[in-house]
Amino acid sequence: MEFLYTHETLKLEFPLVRPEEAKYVILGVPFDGTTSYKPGTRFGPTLIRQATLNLESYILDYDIDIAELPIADIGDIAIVAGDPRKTADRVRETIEELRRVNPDAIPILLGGEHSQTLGAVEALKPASYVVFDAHLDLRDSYEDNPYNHACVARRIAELGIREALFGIRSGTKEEVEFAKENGISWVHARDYDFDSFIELVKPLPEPVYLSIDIDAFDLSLVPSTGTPEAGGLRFWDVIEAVEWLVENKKVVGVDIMEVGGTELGNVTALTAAKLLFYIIGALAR
Ligand SMILES: [Mn+2]
Repeated sequence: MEFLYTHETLKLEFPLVRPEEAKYVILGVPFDGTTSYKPGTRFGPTLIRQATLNLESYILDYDIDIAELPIADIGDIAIVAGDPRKTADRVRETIEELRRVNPDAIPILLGGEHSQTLGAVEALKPASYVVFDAHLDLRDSYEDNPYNHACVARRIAELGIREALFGIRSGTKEEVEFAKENGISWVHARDYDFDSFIELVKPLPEPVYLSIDIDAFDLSLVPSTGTPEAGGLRFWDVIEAVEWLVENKKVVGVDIMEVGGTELGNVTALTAAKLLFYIIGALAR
């Protein structure tokens, strides 16, 4: 099938299937229109796909070869430069289009700014939003734009979706108050452990959307991201949480956002590519 807003790009090198037959559908969102500090997330989708070339598709600890799974890659969204809302509309419409032909497919977004998660959530209408992020992203508006990346968790909360945030180490007093008033629970990166994840996620209603802002990880793993923050999570801590989540909750969509840089094979893209393989492997287990 053809999608209205996607265009051809570098694809995963696996034997890919058509979106109609896929269980996992990769979609790139190369948007960095509101990045505040370190631009380059527009290259995220391409950098992640390119970094996968370096990885074995066989996942040792799962005994799964993800190259044998029904994966489609529908390319990248044709973005509307400088307009996060219009670009997110295209993300939403593309996922709606996909769901019409294949309602069971799990879209996996590669970004690109975190602002674009809103479009996926609008299309998939999850009951809960589980996110790994350095930042609360609960601002009402940032740089005069309510669709700025720093506002995405707020916009999603306003849809009546329950939220749990992990790896947080940056936010404003107002954001913390908004979280408290609206029953949004979050765990500081310093306090994060597996038990804290289970405690907050277990009671959440299904289905769940999982968003991983790459800046949740420790800076050493992800130096090239839009708003880097020291003091983040370890790789296996996040994988362990992902494994529990996909095993215990119905997950309808996933994203890996804010991957930046310009250099092929950069550390951030390698972290994101490994994460992508583990997410697909965990979903298929
Ligand atoms: Mn974020």
